[in-house]
Formats: sequence, C-alpha cells, structure tokens
Amino acid sequence: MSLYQRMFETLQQGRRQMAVLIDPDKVNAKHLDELCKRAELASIDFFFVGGSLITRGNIHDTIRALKARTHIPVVIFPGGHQQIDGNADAILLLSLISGRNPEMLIGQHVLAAPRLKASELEIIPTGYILVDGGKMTTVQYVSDTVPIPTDKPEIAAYTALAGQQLGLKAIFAEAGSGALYPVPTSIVKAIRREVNIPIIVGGGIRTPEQALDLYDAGADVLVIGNHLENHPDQLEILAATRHPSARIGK
Ligand code: 1GP
Repeated sequence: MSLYQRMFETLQQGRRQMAVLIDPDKVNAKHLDELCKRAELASIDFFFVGGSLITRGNIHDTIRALKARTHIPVVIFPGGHQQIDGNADAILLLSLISGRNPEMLIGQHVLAAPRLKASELEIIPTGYILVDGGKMTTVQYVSDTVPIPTDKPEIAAYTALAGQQLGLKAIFAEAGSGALYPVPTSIVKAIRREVNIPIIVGGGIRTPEQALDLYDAGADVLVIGNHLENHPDQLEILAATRHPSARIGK
C-alpha cells in the first residue's frame, strides 16, 4: 500500500496523524538519535525533511541518517528541486497555489521531473497554501509570494478546492516555520468544508492545545518542527493529541 493510501485510509478511519519536520540545517547526529528514539516510542506517523533555505546542512546525509535510525516513513518536503533524493520514501510535490509565482507553481517541477522519473520516490502532489503567521517567514520571503490573510478563510478554502479540482492529492496549510501563531482554526475549518483530500497543517505549532484545536478544526496531519528542535522532550505530549481522549483530564 502506498504511503498516500495509508494516509488517506487513516483519515477515513478518523485517526489523526503527526509528522516531525527535520531541518537539515539544525540537526546533528545526537539530536537525530534522540528524536528518532522518541518518535518511534510515540509512533509518529512521518518524518518530513527539507527546508525553504538550507545553508549548512545536507539533506541527503540527513535522509540517509534517518533511514538508518528509524522505520518511520521519510517524506521529502522540498524547498527546491535540488532536495530530491531517491533514498526517501515519498515526496510532497508542492505547488504553491496560494501564490502567483510561476517558479513555485510549475517551474521547479519541470526541473525536478527527470530526476523524479528516474527515482522510485512515491509522489504526493500537494497544494501548498501559505497563511499569514504573524511575521515574515523564510518560506514567504524565499518564495516571493503573499500569504493569505488570517481573516480571509474563504480565499484559503477556494484555493484548496481549486487545488483538489486540479487533481492535487493533499492540501498543506502553512504558517511558515517559526510562525508566531499557527494557521487559524477558522481557516482549517473553511478548507475542511470544501475538500475531502487530506489536510496537512504546519508552522508555529508549540502547544498541545494548539494541536488539539487544529485537529478538531479538521486537520488530518500536523507538522511540528522548530518546537521539537528546542524541546525534544515535548514530542510525546504533542503526539498524544492525536488520540480523541487527549482533552480528557484537562
Ligand atoms: C514548516 O510547517 C513546518 O514548514 C513546521 O513549522 O518549524 O514552526 O513547527 P515549525
């Protein structure tokens, strides 16, 4: 069964999923060891690997290191066509549909196409939607696109619907790494009303309450990066929000 089928069937069963995002610039072997151990214990669903701007790190080394340490599927979350690596299990082939920058809508994809064809990577065509997260994030700057304002859920919803109508297989609503606040629940709810493909949400998620609210709003997969880089000990408590009983006892 493909990773996408598994993601889709899991959401149809009403089960929530979580991905830990690894930024190759910010990990070392010790950190990766700890995250992999904690992620295995917490049965994290995916590792996402990539970044809008990688300066010091090497994504290929990071993917190899992850594959050597864990059985959790490794999914490339690419900032550009250079980040393709056939050693991963799958790639979110992102088209930045909230923006109007042709390079991010189709340009990078043309450059990526021959290497993707030659690889055995599972391709998950994904509509990438940037939403304002309270500050200018790297993805916003590097992609040269304007995020959707937080008080415009209808724009986000119809952008997502257009993505689904174009045949995209998932929607990724993104506030940007290190955003001051995550994608608002009003936006996730509006997207949920319009699409029946998986909704991935990331950027600025730090607390179990934020995670629970986003799942309740309709998110299928939450992505957490920054916060776990600084607080790997929080992985278990964040992972527990996938379970419906997580609010009990609060
Ligand atoms: C960024 O959505 C991811 O692309 C994760 O964001 O690093 O803020 O958790 P954070």
